[in-house]
Amino acid sequence: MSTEASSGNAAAFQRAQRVIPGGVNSPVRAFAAVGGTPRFIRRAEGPFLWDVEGRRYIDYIGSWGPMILGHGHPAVLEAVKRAARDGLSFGAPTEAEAELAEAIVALGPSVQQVRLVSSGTEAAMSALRLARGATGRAKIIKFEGCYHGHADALLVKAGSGLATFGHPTSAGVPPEVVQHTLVLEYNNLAQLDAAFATQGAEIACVILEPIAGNMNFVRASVPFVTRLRELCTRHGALLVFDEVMTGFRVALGGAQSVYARLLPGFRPDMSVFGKVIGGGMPLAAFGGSREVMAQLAPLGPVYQAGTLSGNPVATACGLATLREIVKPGFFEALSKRTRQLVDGLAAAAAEAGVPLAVDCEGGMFGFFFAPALPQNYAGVMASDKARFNRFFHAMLDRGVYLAPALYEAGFVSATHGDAEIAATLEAAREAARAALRG
Ligand code: HOZ
Repeated sequence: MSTEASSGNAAAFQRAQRVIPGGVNSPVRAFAAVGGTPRFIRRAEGPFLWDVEGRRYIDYIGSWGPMILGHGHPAVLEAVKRAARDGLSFGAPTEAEAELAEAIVALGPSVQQVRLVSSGTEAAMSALRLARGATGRAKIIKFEGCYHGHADALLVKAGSGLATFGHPTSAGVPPEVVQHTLVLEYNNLAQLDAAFATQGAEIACVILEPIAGNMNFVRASVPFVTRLRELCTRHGALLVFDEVMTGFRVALGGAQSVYARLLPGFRPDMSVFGKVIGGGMPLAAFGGSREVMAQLAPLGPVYQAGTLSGNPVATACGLATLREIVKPGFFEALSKRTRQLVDGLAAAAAEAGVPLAVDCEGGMFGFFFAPALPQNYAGVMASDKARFNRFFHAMLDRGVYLAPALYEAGFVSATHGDAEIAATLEAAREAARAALRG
């Protein structure tokens, strides 16, 4: 008798595994960290996903961040349909690309020009090349647990999917390729001081996720950001904020605007964006001052290109999304909703007598089965993984779709209303009672 499932998620997974490595096109989707069968999704609407078995889930992944308006927002769908009718790809410039670039530039003083690309990986990789080209230096600093896509030079002690598989650094990245990558502990001022004291004149840039979303949700401390800014300025290195997750998600102006509220006048030298600016289509961007961006081809000597860069359908989708999130009150409502969620999760855990530390900013959140919020990757790794995994499955069984690994942030959309938050918290109370005690 065949042991193969004939339908549903298990069958879909078996089928996919025959022709796709691990059955998935991005590792974290395989549920390797939490065990069990990944849900194969058939459709989505508002805050909900439906799997191939017809089960409905409240979605707190939101395609890992882009779906800030919820799934299938009518204005976004209309813009995509209209753009698709006009042509799927031209390989030539369009007015809409300038309009999207204007919308990105309008939202922060640090970005005077942007280049559009197709993925966060491509944006971070290009920003790195540009930083090296603009400074004429080779070394870069990144932080343990920060993920900046999978370009070789950045794939060292990264979080996200790599953490899931216990290989913080990928195979296939020769030591010579990462010899210029210095990896320091997140939020560690002493290590930062030491690196600049010994190698400051060789450092092209420091890249970080200002609120790290690839080791769950860990904020850079204000003293850390202050010191980063001082050291980069003093030594002529560029400070690169990777805002692929946080851009247009934690606030309209991204994490840099959150830090600028606390540190008046603060700005990074370059920024990397993705996710929300594509509204669910493959689109990302990197930007900075006019002077730095002028180093890019065709103006300058740093080469960077892409057949699908500024793709008209992706651009229309991103523009339609940004038009919605700039509306008055959007972020206030989203932040309130997200705060309601994390406070409710903390209360549910407290009722079950389990320590849970929570945090959120705008529409992005994290929670740790730990007595206090971690400050770095080691702290994240010390949180209770077994408890997270039990809670994850208990929530999934109750129709709540959280990220299938404790190393990932969560996302709330504008369509998560009172009813969805209440249902999630009811599930959390039950899950905490059933799966967390002991
Ligand atoms: N790198 C993403 C999580 N931080 C996963 C993307 C995906 O699987 O879609």
